Amino acid sequence: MTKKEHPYIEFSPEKLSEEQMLANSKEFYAWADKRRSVRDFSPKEVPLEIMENIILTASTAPSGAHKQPWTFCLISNATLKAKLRELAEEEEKKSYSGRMSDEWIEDLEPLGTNWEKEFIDIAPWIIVVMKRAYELGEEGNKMNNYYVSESVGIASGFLLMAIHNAGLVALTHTPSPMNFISKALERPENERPYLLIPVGYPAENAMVPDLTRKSKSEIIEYYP
Ligand code: IYR
Repeated sequence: MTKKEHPYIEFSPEKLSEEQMLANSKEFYAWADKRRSVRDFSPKEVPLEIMENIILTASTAPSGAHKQPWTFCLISNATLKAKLRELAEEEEKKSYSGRMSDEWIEDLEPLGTNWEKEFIDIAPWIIVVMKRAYELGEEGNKMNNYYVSESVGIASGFLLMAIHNAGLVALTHTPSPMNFISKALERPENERPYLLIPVGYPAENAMVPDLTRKSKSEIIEYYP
């Protein structure tokens, strides 16, 4: 198969001077560095269209063979949120009181997490990111997706940045195991829950842990 057998279009990105590139990269880094995972949400409502734009941005992520193997469940229904909270807390209680190692619990101490997940009730929106392990054809036949975890991970990163860009905050919550989500949301068998992300405004009095990020020399190995 050659490119010519499939439609191609011209790619003409905006051209920047090196000076502008440097300025942009610095500014973008400074802005990205302000993003924090927040656990204290305000119940203040956020318009649906903002959430849709955020999700459309996530869906611009690259994916294996451009299969876009993701579904974003966008939840605002209070009864459903309460149900998800109850089920998440059931699992988290078991995790915090035995399933997680002592080392893990200790590593989480600076973050101040526990089994209680009131943010699921309080945040106006919950996005459940589902990964699509495969696609189902019309006759129930399975069609492959590729690099599903990588693709959905990248899309989730885009999602978090789009949330930050909209002036909102989020928490990447990972209740484990997550199969209760598939049941509660009545998702089809080809989808698996990946992340549960409350989204909204931070509470007036929101606090975040005083964390530092790794430095250049800790994260980059140079091969000049
Ligand atoms: N899933 C649990 C525990 C937890 C695990 C990690 I790794 C974190 O960075 C934070 C929490 C919870 O959500 O509380």
